[in-house]
Amino acid sequence: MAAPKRSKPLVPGVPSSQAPSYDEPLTPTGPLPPKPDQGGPATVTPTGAPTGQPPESVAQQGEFLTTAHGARLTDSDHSLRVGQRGPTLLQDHHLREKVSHFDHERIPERVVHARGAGAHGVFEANGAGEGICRAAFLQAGAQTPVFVRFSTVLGSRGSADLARDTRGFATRFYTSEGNYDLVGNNIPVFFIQDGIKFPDVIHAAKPHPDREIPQAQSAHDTFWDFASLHTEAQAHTMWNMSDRGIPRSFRTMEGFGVHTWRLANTAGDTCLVKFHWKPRQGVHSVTWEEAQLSNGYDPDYHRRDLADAIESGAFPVWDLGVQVMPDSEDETFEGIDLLDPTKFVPEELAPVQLLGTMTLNANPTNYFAETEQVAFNVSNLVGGIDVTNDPLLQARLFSYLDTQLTRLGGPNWNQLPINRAHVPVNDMLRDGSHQDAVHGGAAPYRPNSLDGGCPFVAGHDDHPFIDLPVQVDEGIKERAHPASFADHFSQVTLFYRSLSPVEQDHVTASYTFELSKCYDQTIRERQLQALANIDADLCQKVADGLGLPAPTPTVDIDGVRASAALTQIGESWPVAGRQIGIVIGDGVDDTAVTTVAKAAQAAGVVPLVVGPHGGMIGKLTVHRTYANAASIEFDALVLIGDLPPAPDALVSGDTKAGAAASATDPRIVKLVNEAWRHAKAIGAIGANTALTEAGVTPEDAGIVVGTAKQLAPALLDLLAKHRAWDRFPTSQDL
Ligand code: HDE
Repeated sequence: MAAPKRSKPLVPGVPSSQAPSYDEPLTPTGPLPPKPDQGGPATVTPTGAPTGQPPESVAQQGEFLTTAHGARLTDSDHSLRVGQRGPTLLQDHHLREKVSHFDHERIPERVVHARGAGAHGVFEANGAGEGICRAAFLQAGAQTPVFVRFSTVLGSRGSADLARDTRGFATRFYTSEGNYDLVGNNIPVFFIQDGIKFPDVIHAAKPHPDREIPQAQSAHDTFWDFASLHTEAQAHTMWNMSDRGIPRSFRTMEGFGVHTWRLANTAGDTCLVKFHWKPRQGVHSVTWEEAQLSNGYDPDYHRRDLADAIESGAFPVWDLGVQVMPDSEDETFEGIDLLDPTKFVPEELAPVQLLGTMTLNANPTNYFAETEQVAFNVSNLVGGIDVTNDPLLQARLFSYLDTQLTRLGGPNWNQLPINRAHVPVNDMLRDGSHQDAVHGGAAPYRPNSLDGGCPFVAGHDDHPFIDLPVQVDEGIKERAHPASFADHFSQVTLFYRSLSPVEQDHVTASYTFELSKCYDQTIRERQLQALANIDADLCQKVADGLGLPAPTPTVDIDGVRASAALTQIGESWPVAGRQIGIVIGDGVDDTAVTTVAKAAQAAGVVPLVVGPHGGMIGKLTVHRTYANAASIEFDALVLIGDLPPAPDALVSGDTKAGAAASATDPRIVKLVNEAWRHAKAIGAIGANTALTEAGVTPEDAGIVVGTAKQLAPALLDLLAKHRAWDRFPTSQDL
């Protein structure tokens, strides 16, 4: 049977560019092309020359199965044996090649940020950076290909996406002056002030060394032992305990360069900057219960969301911005030491100036070749951007290059397709494992006359990278930090007090949860002392939850201001790329479903039909069943008509089922109840019974009842606000 052609699917995520046929195909054909949403590394040589070949040329070729050296094979299912019941021969080169290569398919996972997802895109500069930075990719209209990798920090490569954790936000710009890597996080402050403490904080946060638990989380004794002893970690920890630690999507995260960088323009004038990525999608999070549910129902929640959004054309967009501060002698701005990476600069003091826009528009074609092998390097700098003496940044300049030697098996990792520069590479680095370039010439040294003196060093006008001359005061060689690094609390208080009441309640709940998971009382008490130094009310609430007394502060926390830019709540944002669940029963009114689905699609929202069984209901395709739908998949729900228990609503088959006397399928009651608890918008068209059975009253905030036509626009408005937090009182209302 001929393979049916794929039509553009309503629901993103189909596995290949052609639907499989029921039978095995009989006629050999070449490999299938990539799916339309997929892109790959640019086709350039290991030394940066464009090959002019289409991206598919780097995929496997030909119609027949071959060995790695290209010989065609007649059998790959049986090993070569002495008779049908005899031993296998060492001579079987195909068996040895196949199994041996398989044995070595894995490379060491990243020691941190092991779990991640990547995407290709383009950055377009608006020209606003020209005055402060001479880098070519910031000049007006310049379009630069990018590859971005988002990640969690703590979990291993197979861990779940929705761990409470910091997210990595690493961007490679393949600029016309060489690769520039901005390797940042979704949180603007860091755990530690000095790179020498990185192994300490990571050892504390990773699973305990004896049992290797818990995986991908900070809710354990060693983490809180470290954080409460090394109080400079309190700033970052507070951001982690807030909603920022559990983002709704990679698409709804801000990004930060964290350190302060020094920029220079063509005239050589310098300034100090902090980099920001501002998502056009808004900054949103999930609730802690959703995070926990998602880690079971769909541990790939974030990577699926990113890939699906790109596939369905809802390309995520960020603006790149900088906060610009004078390059003053003391490298301090408004009392904030710019070399201390546990401090941020509130936007009210230095507004973010936008330099350009990044759009992610293609998924990788091959996870390993691209997302796993991409090797970001903080030292990948281009002219006009230089580092500062932040002691955390200084250590990173060593670490990234060093780590790739082990991870990617040798010194030539820059030649892997995803790591290649898109400009001529003319270094004097030679040989080494996995050398892909065929270097010519006789004299890879300088000075030489045998190769005509080539290559030459660039002059100032040839777009070189220049180490910016910076005055370094003569000093004493010592292991010490400036006094300004000693304030570990004032900005933590600032962050907490800038949050809305509902966000503050989430912070209270996460500290209480995490500390309650520690076995040692001393650690809880020590962390409560740190909280006392941050905010007395927060400390009291956490102490109440733990059943412990709240200590009195040991530092003065009065007079701290708030920054309105830090709350995530209160605005409306584009909804493209979100998903709504349309829950129906057999015999539903098609028109109501189609009206809601069309309105959703027009706004770029993916409508997923949830039915009592798979297949079709009338003319409608069912995407999820009552049995497999999970509330975390849907940003909003629409219930249409009666939703009586399906025949498989049996406790014997599904513990969350159980067709009691209720008029609504118990799995739908659970679905609606969760959506309600998670402050999601819910619409009901003739389905008030289902609402009532789930404990929802139509008058609740964020609930819309009516006809399909009335309901759709109201629901999309609610979706744009992300959550209906006004549904519930906060601790401040009580
Ligand atoms: Fe990293 N970090 N880091 N880090 N980091 C790595 O490099 C390290 C730090 C960040 O998607 C590793 O290639 C040290 C700050 C991201 O591939 C490693 C120190 C920030 C990623 C490493 C820091 C980051 C990494 C592991 C203290 C935010 C993932 C694999 C001096 C500004 C990049 C690798 C990707 C990855 C070391 C501190 C962000 C071991 C020693 C601060 C987003 O080299």
